[in-house]
Amino acid sequence: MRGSIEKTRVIAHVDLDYFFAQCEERENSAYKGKPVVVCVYSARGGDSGAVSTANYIARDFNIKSGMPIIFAKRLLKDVEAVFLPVNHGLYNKISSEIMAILRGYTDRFEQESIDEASLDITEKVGHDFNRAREIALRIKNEILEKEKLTCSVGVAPNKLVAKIAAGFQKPDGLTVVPIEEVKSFLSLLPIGLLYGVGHKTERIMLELGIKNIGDLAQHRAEDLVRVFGRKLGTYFHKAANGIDESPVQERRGAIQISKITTLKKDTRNIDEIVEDLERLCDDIQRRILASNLMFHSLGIIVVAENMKTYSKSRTLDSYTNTFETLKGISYQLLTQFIEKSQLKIRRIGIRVSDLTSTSMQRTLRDFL
Ligand code: DCP
Ligand code: CA
Ligand code: CA
Repeated sequence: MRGSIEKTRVIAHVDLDYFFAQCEERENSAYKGKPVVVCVYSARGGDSGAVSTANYIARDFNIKSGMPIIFAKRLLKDVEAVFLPVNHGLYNKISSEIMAILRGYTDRFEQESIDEASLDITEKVGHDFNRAREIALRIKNEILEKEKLTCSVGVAPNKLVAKIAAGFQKPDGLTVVPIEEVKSFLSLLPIGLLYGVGHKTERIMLELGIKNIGDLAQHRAEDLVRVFGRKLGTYFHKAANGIDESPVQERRGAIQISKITTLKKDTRNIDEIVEDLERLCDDIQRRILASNLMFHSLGIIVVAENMKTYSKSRTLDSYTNTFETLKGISYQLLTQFIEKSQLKIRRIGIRVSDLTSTSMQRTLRDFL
């Protein structure tokens, strides 16, 4: 045992509390003490759209992320509540400042979404979880003093358990799970808290008599592989036993989303392309919204009549996910191409990159 303690990694996972709503509270003291609901209003107008997040006062009224705004208004009809549209510019700015603070604590840093990051502090604390607790408190204090925001921190031997620990006592929480306590910490938690267990998997697990992570840990890997397939079965077995070897590593611009289409006929008349362009923008926007993403760079891909491919891109001042930006900038880039080149266009595509997540950026693939 001694050997494993000496070798253990120490990972801190930091997640801001009710992030978008807390940013809004910070900017306007009149909101303090009231339910605050941040909303993504849809283009249809009125109250159509969904709740992005809400402060904990609103959560006491059962307000949840993703709920239709109309439901939320109904739940809060008897109290003085604050409903606000999302202000991504503000959240991005605050997020960057917080990430800069966190980077100051370690070279081994991984931002996992707009409001969370993992820090490998193994060397800084010499494998010592007591020292890690002190670092975590310093992080919480620094964010509170400099940014006037609370966060929750989990400290554990790996990213998987650190993230679960960060969510264990929210808001303003700190949960330290040293290596020898990992299994007992996980054992009583409901199975739904394990990353990768969605509603469907949860139902299958409940049918198998698996209620909490401890029940899952008791199942043999072979049996889980039989039910869930090799990759997922192996992952569940390891995860339930608190095993996650994935390193904390910087991830930048690794992912991009693109879509390309062939025009009905080769042309260099922008009016004949604009409809396809809009359809591409619509498709891309649907995909980024569905994945809770925002983009920082946007480009067009042009395949000309000579079958050569050209691309042009632009980096924006801040992250966004709006249709107007997609359309406006791709239209400008396309106009520039047509002005410069004599060639007719055969295929046109759009690519967004340097993506960030409004929620959790890790995908299950990271663990498999
Ligand atoms: N978000 C969103 N839609 C979702 C989930 C999240 O728009 N379905 C946005 C709003 C959140 C932010 O992402 O403020 C971070 O998401 P979290 O899941 O970390 O949730 P919160 O920070 O709001 O709350 P918590 O205190 O539970 O972390
Ligand atoms: Ca959060
Ligand atoms: Ca988060």
